[in-house]
Amino acid sequence: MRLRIPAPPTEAGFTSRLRSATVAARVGLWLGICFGICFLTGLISHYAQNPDQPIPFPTSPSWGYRVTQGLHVITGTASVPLLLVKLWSVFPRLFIRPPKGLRALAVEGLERASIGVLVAAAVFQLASGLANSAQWYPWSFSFRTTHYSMAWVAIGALVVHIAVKLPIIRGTLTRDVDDTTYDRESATRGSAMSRRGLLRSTWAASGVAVLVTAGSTVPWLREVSVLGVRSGDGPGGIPINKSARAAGVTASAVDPAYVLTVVNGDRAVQLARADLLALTQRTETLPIACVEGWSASGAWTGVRIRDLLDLVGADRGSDVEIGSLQERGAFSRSTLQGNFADDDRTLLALELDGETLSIDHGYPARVIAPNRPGVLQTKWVDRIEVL
Ligand SMILES: Nc1nc2c(c(=O)[nH]1)N[C@H]1C(S)=C(S)[C@@H](COP(=O)(O)O)O[C@H]1N2
Ligand SMILES: [Mo]
Repeated sequence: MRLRIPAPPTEAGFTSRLRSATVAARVGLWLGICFGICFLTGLISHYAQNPDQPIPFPTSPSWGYRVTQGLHVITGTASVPLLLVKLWSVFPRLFIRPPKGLRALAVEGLERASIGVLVAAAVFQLASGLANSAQWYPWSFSFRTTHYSMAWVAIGALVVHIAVKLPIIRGTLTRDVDDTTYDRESATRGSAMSRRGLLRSTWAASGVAVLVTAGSTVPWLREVSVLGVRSGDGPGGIPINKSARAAGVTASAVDPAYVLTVVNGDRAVQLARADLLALTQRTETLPIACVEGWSASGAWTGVRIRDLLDLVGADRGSDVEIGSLQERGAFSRSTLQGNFADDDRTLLALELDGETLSIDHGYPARVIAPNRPGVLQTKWVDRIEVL
């Protein structure tokens, strides 16, 4: 038996008029806008999660992180159909014969390498981001560091790509989408779908991708967001991220011997939940905005963190370490920067919407601060230590 290896496709074999530079540039324009917003909002989110902040991350507006991180996940989601159509429209170019002559070959090689990097980085960012927002971690690397480093690779390669393609981008965007100036020679076959039709379907696909997921953060979209990962209700209308069972705190959280320890150097106070309830209670309406894109607002009641810090004579502006009953896991502790610790709205919450905090929302006590990534709103708090 003879094995026949099929010949690789040739550029001339792709004849559809739809695979054109005019389509690629229009889809690319929106992809560039989405990637740009995604990059900037990603930088904000990364910075907000830094324990050390040379310039303090602001505590106002309290809904700021909710908006930037919502935008981050929405633009990332919208990019998925855009990237697929973009790659499809330029796919034949992969099979263009290499040019003759060493110089031309080198230039072509460099361009292809840069596009290779761009495509790989873009696919990686969208795939890892999407998996993360679906709370699926099929990898062993640290998501935040890797997603952050690759963001720079992607944005760098994107800037190079735009610079190299600028003449074609200008030429195609200033012409009608059906203009043939920039078409490949073999792209002559018409089809049932027009270029305009293809673009309309692409925008629609992006729109649908956003609609079915954005309800996790945009309340009035909740009903249509069938794929929204955390649009379901938890106690108090706020979803639950990690449950008490998953965190291994089901016993310790309801232990009558629970005390909160507040430490400043060699000064320390211990407060049972009843002691906390006996202190001045404040109520603040603040959102939990998860890095994964979902967010929800609640009315939290509890003790001001600043009031607790005053009990041990902590200086204003001190950074504070928050510890929890959870023994393992990166989210079991967090740093509360000085400006967050001093903000009057930052609470050690004991209640949500007038009811005792449920164990999954962090009973006996949790941090809730304005404009703070959800991952730092530590639950099951048992220790507050001035750094
Ligand atoms: N101790 C502890 N606190 C935690 C977490 C955790 O895993 N452990 N998850 C954080 C994350 S990622 C989010 S988004 C919020 C969600 O709070 P909720 O489950 O009450 O909605 O809690 C945060 N607090
Ligand atoms: Mo989160």
